[in-house]
Amino acid sequence: SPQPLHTSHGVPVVDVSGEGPRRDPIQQIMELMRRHGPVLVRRLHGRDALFVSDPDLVTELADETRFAKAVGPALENVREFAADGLFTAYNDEPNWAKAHDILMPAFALGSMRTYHPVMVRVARRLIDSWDRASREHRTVDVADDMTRMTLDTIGLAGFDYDFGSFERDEPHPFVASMVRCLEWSMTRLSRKPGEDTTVADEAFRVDAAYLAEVVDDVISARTADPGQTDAEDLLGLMLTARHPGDGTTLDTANIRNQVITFLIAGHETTSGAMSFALHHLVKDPAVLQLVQREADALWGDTSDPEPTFDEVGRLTYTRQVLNEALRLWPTAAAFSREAREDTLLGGRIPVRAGQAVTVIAPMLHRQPLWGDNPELFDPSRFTPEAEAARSPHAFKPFGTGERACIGRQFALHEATMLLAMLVHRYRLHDHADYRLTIKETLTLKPEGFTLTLTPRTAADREHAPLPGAVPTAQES
Ligand code: FDE
Repeated sequence: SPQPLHTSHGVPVVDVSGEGPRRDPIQQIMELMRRHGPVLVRRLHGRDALFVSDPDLVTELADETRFAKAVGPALENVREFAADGLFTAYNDEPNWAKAHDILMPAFALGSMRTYHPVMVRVARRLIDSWDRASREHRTVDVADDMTRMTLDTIGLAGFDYDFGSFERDEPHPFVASMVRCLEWSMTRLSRKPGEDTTVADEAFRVDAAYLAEVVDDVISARTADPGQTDAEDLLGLMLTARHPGDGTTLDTANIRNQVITFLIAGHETTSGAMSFALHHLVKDPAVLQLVQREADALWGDTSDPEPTFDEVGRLTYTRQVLNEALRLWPTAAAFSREAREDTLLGGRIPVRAGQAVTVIAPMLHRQPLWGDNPELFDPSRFTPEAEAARSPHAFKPFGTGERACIGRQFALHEATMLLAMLVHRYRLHDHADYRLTIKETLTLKPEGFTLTLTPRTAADREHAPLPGAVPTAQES
């Protein structure tokens, strides 16, 4: 295993070039940090990058007067297909502030009321599909189904466009192309100088062109329908809303970039978060019982509850479960910051103006301030009291500052509601004694995680299984 070459200003410099290409750069940095501590320089084919998970240093990096979002090397690659969309825009690119100002109202907490009925509708599609799997004694692939659900949700809620993912045996081809584009963005980072990448680059261009084609279809489906042009969803705002400052609207090229951005950002990360939450629930019967109790208290034995917007706000323990899943596995695991001026990080590490520093959230979320057993899944870390006692910079699954995640409330509302509906309806059987392996495609997801399902009965709801009890699979 790679030893530090030397230290520079007290920071270990670790050369990983000899390890060969890896498809799990985040897990590789997590290993390095476990061995060498929460600040290090990774050297790869002669390129150095500074990574940080120390909470004091992250607190400094969050100071907007000294640092700003960096479009680091990974996002530079994503820019090849998302250009100046919100996620990949440079801070000083005029279209960032313009689109941010126009689209912010669509993500205010109040706007979630508008999306709620669509979220319920798509949750029903997932439940129909899981009911069928349960009747036919088939396994379900959790990450694939969560991705179907989140893609249909952002498509319908944002753009009134139906990907119809549950009517397909394979995921919508948009998903496969998008995943390959994200993988290309990631593996491009570890290329050796001079490596021949013509084939990979050509395949990428085909996929990127297909994404653009789907997006043009989404946009023209709207513009072709005159009755729809004043809809107040994301696409409606993009097409018609005028900037409060200068009265102009977003231009066509930028709208295309925003639609790609929202389709990608709006579903990959959320489906991963749901999948990790379900993984931890099946491994932890005591916690599963508590989320089931919360759902049972709301919906009792109603076989088909119609969750209301306000009920989702009352699912506080379910929300804690999601936060705890995002602590262990923040699905957008890294974000970068750049110094506004030459500075010393932590009073000792020189960082030049414009130099990027990357925060590794899963390791920030395992630092000693999280207690003696940070690997333990424990949603009580997110009671309001525990949160109030902790620095706001200890938990960063949504990034930081003015470039933090705009879709946070959207993702949490969608995921909290669905998680509660699933645990209310099904017994979740870990039929394969699943061992967590994580697939990286810039975002993180459990790989090969399957479950079998049986319906919960009134008796199950009255006597939720005792912690540690092994569920049996013979109910009708
Ligand atoms: C954003 C975001 C972020 C930051 C990044 C940086 O800094 O670079 C993060 C970290 C995130 N995000 C995360 C997440 C998680 C989850 C679950 C999510 N996310 C979800 C979602 C949904 C939606 C719709 C979204 N999301 C969206 C978004 C956007 C648009 C952005 C950009 C913003 C600005 O302005 O920049 C983000 N997100 Fe997220």
